[in-house]
Amino acid sequence: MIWNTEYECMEREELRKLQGERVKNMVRRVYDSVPFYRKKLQERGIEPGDINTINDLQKLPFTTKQDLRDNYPFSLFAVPQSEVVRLHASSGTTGKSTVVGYTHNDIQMWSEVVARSLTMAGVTKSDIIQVAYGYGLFTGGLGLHYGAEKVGASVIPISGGNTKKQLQLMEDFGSTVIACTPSYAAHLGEALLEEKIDRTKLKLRAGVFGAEPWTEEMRSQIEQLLGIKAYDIYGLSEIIGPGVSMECRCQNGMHIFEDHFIPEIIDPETCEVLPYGQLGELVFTPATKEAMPLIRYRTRDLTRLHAEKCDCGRTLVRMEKCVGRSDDMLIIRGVNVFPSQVESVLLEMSETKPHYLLVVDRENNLDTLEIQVEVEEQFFSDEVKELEGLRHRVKSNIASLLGISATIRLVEPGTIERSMGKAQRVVDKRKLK
Ligand code: DLL
Repeated sequence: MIWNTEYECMEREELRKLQGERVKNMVRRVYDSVPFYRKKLQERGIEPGDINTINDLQKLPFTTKQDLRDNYPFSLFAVPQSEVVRLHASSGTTGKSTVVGYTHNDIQMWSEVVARSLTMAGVTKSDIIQVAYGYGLFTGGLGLHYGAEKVGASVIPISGGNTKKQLQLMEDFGSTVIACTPSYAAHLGEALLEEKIDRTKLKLRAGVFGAEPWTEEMRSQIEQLLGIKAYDIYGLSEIIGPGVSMECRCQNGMHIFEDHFIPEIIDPETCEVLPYGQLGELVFTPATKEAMPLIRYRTRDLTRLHAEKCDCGRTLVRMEKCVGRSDDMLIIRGVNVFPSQVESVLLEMSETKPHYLLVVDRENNLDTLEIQVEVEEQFFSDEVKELEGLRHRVKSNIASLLGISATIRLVEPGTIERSMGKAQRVVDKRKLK
């Protein structure tokens, strides 16, 4: 168990002091070693000596994904290449990938925050953890791997995909914990039923799921399918990878490891900093990173922060499940729609499965939305009337909760393409026109 009580239960004033020290040192470091930041700070007339406490953070400029692309591949590194021991990259949907680097100390820190995350889910050295996130340039596989080793658990580095093998090892090796994306967890759960594997033969008890947004409804479905308790883990490669925040047993939001990653919530339009409790864009300053520290990195993820002490004893701020990303938000006939809202509506209905796709298009200058969703097999053998009834119910629930009218296409189980990593939930054909 890795529970860093000193930092995780620190009084807020003391923590803010620590954060101030760390930001101050980091700003000095990037000013001296990253020309991009030196120029940016000089343009704003900021000297490292102007940053002394955490309250000064707001004086500093933001960093965006575009800045990372403009400095591709290594220009944001604050250490010589000889100090960099690992590189990761995220592919993204457009343009060049974003590259991140780690020093030896960065890898140690990352392992510690992932170990602290796993401890929140009750993982100990007695556990056998199946890491089914992709290994490679994506941070999921290796991130969870090193953290699990630090806890002392037995790691099965199976990576993503190869579903039959996943189930076989789960049974033969007696995996107690599975780590993968929530959409792949749902797929594994269904495969378990299909393969007629007796769940009582499995020792699985917990899942550590993240890397994509998922709803409470999806959590219940996965928990039922796999017979486990499902925990949410959040992170992004630009900040470190998985292990930026994680749910504890209270499951009352994800605790951010604020001793390393300093969070802020801003209004994405005005960039004004918002108080705790308000919905906005999450911004992080990873103040202790050596290879690639960033100043006020805009994540595009939308959520709220809460600072009240948690029943688990931790004082670390909690972030709510992400509503979505500001760049994932669809505007359909003027209405703002997040895929996660559609997911909530679909999965509240017991007849539908956690596999769906939103297809957005434009006909005669009017936006159209088609929602494809898989439904239980029995509906396709039942009378047509039943299927029609269900289609109407889905349509009217979507209309009343989201305020938009959508075409609903109920499809047979297995129709929607499965992803071994992050699921693709939206096809926006308007972008191609
Ligand atoms: O997805 C790191 C990760 C790996 C996190 C494994 C958790 C588990 P990226 O590929 O850089 O890094 O993608 C980061 O994924 O900005 C969010 O939009 C989304 N995301 C990550 N975790 C969650 C989560 C990894 N728990 C982007 N809930 C982030 C919602 C998440 N969205």
